[in-house]
Amino acid sequence: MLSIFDTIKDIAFKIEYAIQTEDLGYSSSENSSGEEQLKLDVKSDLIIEKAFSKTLSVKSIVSEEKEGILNLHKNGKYTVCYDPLDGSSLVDVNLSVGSIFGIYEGELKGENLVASAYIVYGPRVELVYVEKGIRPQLYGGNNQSFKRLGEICLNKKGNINASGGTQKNWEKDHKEFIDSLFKEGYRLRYSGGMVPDLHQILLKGGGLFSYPATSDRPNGKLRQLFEVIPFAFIYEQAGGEAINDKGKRLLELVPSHLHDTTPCFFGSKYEIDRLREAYGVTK
Ligand code: P6P
Repeated sequence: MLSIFDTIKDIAFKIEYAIQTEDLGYSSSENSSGEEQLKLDVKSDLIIEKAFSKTLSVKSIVSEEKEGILNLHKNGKYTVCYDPLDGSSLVDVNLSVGSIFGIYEGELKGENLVASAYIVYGPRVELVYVEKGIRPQLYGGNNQSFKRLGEICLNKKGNINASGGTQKNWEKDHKEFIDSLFKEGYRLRYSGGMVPDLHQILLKGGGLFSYPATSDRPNGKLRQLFEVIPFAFIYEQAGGEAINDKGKRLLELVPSHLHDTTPCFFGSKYEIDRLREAYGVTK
């Protein structure tokens, strides 16, 4: 596992350099979700594929930017599912973006996730890594190396409300719930980048990130294997919770297809309990 973590640290500085230097235009291709790819999406994906091709413990990789599974080392133990540059369309307005990694052993489903990590490319490069049994570990990047800054622990209740999705397409109950948090004094903190938005809640001690089912996206927008399950692990290990609109733990999800999405809610215990009440679901 250490070699995977070391590989992710190496990837961080290579993608940071690409963000600083690469052309911000669109490539002529689409990803497996039919979204137009930026040249940076393709470049970041290539950086990650090359890096893991030298990591013998990685049996295969699955990228949000590509259709299937890429087999790398037949004696490898882990499959790494990743979003190479989440929120990449925010780079051209100079907002923070990130890379997300889920490390699975065996069948690709929530309960087989053994570690996860994400990189935030912002004013500074930061990295969060977690395995079973430890709190998420925060690292700060500088001069091509990372220094451990501490561990992440969520409070029981926070005051940040990161409410995703197009509001006019929210269901009535969801809108009433989100509005009730604002009436309670919660602050809207939403950039449209999943990684910085979830990172902010983790580092500011708590709150709620929501990307619900909407009329235009009834199965949500965020991908289970590459985005949702890795962050669910980080939130639970930080003392928070992560559920879907049926009240099911996101770590219990079993995707039917590699690119399945899901409605998802990540947060401190108080906010997730309030969401359960609003959605009429029990723990
Ligand atoms: P919306 C970025 O495109 C992304 O996949 C996530 O990083 C982010 O949380 C979400 O989409 C934002 O979606 O519909 O709120 O703009």
